[in-house]
Amino acid sequence: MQQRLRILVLNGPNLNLLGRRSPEIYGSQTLADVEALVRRTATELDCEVECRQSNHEGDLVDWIGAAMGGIDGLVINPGAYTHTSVALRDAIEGTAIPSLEVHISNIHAREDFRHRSLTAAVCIGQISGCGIAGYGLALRALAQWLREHA
Ligand code: CA2
Repeated sequence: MQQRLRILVLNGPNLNLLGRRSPEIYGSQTLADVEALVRRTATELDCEVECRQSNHEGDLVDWIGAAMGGIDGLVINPGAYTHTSVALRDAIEGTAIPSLEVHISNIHAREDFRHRSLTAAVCIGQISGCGIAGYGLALRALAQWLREHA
């Protein structure tokens, strides 16, 4: 029998502010709504999920490092660290945890500095611009990828 997949869902800086400002970019739902969507999707997919958010790069790097061996996959919205963090990229690459990158907004349709992701190249793929539904899509795609690569 297949073991239940264990997936870590990480949100980076300022995603705790979702629903409070900039609804034209990020919609009106909150981080709690995102996490509820993730849990509902995980139940449907028969996965275990843990959701965490931090505004601190080192927390995200530490959590990815500590998860090595204990999780099967990672869904990550690195927030602004997407565009700046070699440390996060190295953590994803170094742990070799199969990862999917999510962005609520379409980063490719925004300012030039958001077009580049340092992390996407070490992920299976990137979902960008689908709103918070992107987290559910990412979980589905990652679960399918993990089951196909088991
Ligand atoms: O579209 C995304 O999910 C982003 O990762 C969100 C980041 C941004 O820096 C990335 O370029 C794209 C920003 C998250 C901050 O979210 C806020 C939400 C409401 C009010 C203020 C910030």
